[in-house]
Amino acid sequence: MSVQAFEIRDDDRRPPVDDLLGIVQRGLRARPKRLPSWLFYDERGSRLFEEICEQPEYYLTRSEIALMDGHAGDIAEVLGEDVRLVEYGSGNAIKTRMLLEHLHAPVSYVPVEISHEPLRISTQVLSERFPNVPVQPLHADFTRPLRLPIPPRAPRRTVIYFPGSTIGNFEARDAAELLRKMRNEMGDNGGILIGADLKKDTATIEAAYNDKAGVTAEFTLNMLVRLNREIGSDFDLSGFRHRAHYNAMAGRIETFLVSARDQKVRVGKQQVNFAAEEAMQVEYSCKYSPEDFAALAGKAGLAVAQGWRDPAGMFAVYYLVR
Ligand code: AVJ
Repeated sequence: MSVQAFEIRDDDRRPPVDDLLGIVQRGLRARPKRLPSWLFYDERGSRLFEEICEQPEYYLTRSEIALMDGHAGDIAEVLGEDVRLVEYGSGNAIKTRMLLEHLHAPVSYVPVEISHEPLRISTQVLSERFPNVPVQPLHADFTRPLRLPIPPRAPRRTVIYFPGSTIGNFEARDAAELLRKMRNEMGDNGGILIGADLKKDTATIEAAYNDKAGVTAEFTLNMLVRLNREIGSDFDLSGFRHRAHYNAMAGRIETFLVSARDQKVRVGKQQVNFAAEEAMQVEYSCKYSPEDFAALAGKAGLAVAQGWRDPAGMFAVYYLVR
C-alpha cells in the first residue's frame, strides 16, 4: 500500500466549470455558434483523447515523444540546474517523465490541472517514479493568474512546461495573452518549454483529425454527452456529426459539430434552433511554422532561445526566454 505523500493545493477562485450552463448559453447565442474546446475533457473525453493519441493518423503525440527521446538530454542542459518545473496541464505525463529523467537536481515539479482526478493520478505516478523530486500539485485553471506554492528551496529558475501543442487550441490573440501570463509567472530568469505542431501538407493534418476508427468523431460528440449530463440539455447525438477541416490560410484545423437537420435543443430555459447543416465551432488547432511561432513569442515579449524537432520534422519544441 502506498501513502499519499503530497497535498493537492486548491486555487481558491472558482473554476469555469461552476458556470457551465452560462458558458454554454453564451456560446450558443454567438454567431456562428461556438463552444470552448476545454469542454471536451470530462473523464470520458480525457480517455478518448488518450485513445486518439494511439491512432495511426494522429502523429502529434508520437512525434513529440520521438523528439523528447532524441533531445531530452540537450533540453535539460539548456534548462540548467536547480529548476522548478511548472507544467500547465498534467496529462499522462510520459513526456514529463522523459524530461525529469534528464533534469539536474530539479527543485520541484508543479503540475497545474483543472481536473482533480487526472491531477491526482499523475501526481501519484510521478512521485513514485521520482521520489527525490518534491511534487507540489496545484488544482487550478492555468489560463488565470496562478499562485504557485512556495518551493522547498530557492530555484535557479522557473520553467513553465506546456507540451502537447495545447497552445494550438488558443486563437492568436489569446495565445499571445497566455504566453504573456506565463512570462510574468516565470520571472526574469525563467523560461517556457513549449510544444507546437508544425505546418505541413493538408492531407496529413486532416487525417490526424479524422481518424478511420472514428475516435476523434466520438471525442467531439462526447462534448454533447457531457452537456446533456451536466447541464441537462437534450442534444440528440444522432442529430450532429463531427467535421474537421484544415484552413490553410489561417493555418489551423477547425472542428465543428454539424447539425444533420433542422432541430431544436433545450439548454436550461433556452430553446436553441439549429438549421440543417449549421456548423457549431468547437475547436481550433493552430499549426505554426518556426517563423510563425517566433512571431507569436515576440508578441508576448519573448524570444526563441532554442528549438528542436522530431526526426521526421512533424513537431517542434521551443525554449522561450525574455
Ligand atoms: C490536446 C489540444 C493538442 O488539438 O491536436 C486531438 C486535441 N482534438 N484531436 C489537438 C485534439 C482533436 C489536441 N490537443
